[in-house]
Amino acid sequence: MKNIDVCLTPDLLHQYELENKIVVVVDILRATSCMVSGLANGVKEIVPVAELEECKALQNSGYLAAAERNGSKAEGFDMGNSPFEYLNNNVIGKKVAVTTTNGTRAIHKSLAAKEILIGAFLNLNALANYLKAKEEDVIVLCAGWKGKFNLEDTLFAGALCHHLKSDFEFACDAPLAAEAMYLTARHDMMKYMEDSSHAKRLAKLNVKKDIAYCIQESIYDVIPYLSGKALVPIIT
Ligand code: 3SL
Repeated sequence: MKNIDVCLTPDLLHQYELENKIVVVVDILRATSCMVSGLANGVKEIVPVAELEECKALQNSGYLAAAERNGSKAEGFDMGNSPFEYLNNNVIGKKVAVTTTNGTRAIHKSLAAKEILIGAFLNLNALANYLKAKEEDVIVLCAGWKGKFNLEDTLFAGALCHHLKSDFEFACDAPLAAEAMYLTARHDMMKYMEDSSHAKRLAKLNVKKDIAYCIQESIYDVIPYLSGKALVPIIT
């Protein structure tokens, strides 16, 4: 039987064997929710980069550039990291370069994987169905916050493990713990999330509506996957 594992922060990723595995990178608030939204809304491709300088260089070569640090838009870029910016008409058909505090770095740490997919509550069902049809083992990589555990990515990891339970064995206790958290939280996700450190951080920046948007389940069928340097959609 295939197995599924959960890596609770990128700082623990050295303990996981990525070769021949599918890695699902998740940063619910808000990087991977933005990526799913953008590709669902007709963005042509999204190039995730780790550093602001790389993002600037792509902006200078014609990309729309999105950059976030510590929750706020970085100066001199076209967009920050709100999913609503990715739902605007001006992004349709465009190539976007993006750098964020944790999400894009988690993608870069996963490059040894056979396949890198982007997960969010927004594409949960499509992603689960896609993974059920594949042969490979899966690792869910939670982007966390600066190397630390966070609630929202773990809740998503738990939701995905729960959806895949009949087809995958849990590889260790992290999937079990994440699933238990999700089952506790799922009936009032907003209430559960309100106590999380990043929700509080975002609330201080006045972006509470982004949280409500990012916890919606399965509103898109698009699964972003890394093809070369760019995320492009697998449409299920
Ligand atoms: O850290 C990240 O990658 C971001 O998603 C953080 S924020 O939600 O834009 O603050």
